[in-house]
Amino acid sequence: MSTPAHDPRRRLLLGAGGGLLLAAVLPRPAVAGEILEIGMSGTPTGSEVWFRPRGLLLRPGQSVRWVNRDTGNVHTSTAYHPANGKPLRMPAGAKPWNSDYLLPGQSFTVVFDTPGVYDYFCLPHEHAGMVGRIVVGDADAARPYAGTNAQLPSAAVAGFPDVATILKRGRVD
Ligand SMILES: [Cu+2]
Repeated sequence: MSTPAHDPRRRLLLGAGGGLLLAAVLPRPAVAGEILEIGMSGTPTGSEVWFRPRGLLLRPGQSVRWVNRDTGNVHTSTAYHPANGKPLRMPAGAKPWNSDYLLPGQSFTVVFDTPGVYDYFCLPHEHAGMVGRIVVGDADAARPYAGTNAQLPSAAVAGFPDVATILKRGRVD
């Protein structure tokens, strides 16, 4: 009877396990051009709607693809920016976006190059608190854009995850 260390199958398993562990522990290298997904969804009646994750940390050069995973609701991804009729809640020099209405299954992609905090919302569901926050690179963990909170529905203000939590976890569902 062979000891586990001399069993070739056992050693193979140990090798695979060690490799997986290493991949999970080492920080991933920065990959410009990588696309991360944010789902748009809700309950069948539309009584609750959300972006998932609603908080996401990116490196400059990464992209986000919003995908409407809902079965019966249209959604948008729309930046808080004067161009979209809203106060500025994103880096001043960065280009605003508005996906317009996405039907179930449709998607919309934005590349994020400028570091900072980006707040966005869903046009038909802002009052229901369907908002999200993207942090690109290093950002000040203080409450950003607090001066414009009074111009937003209270459910929207309540929906933004803390910058500090996004920086710590990488994503907030
Ligand atoms: Cu929506």
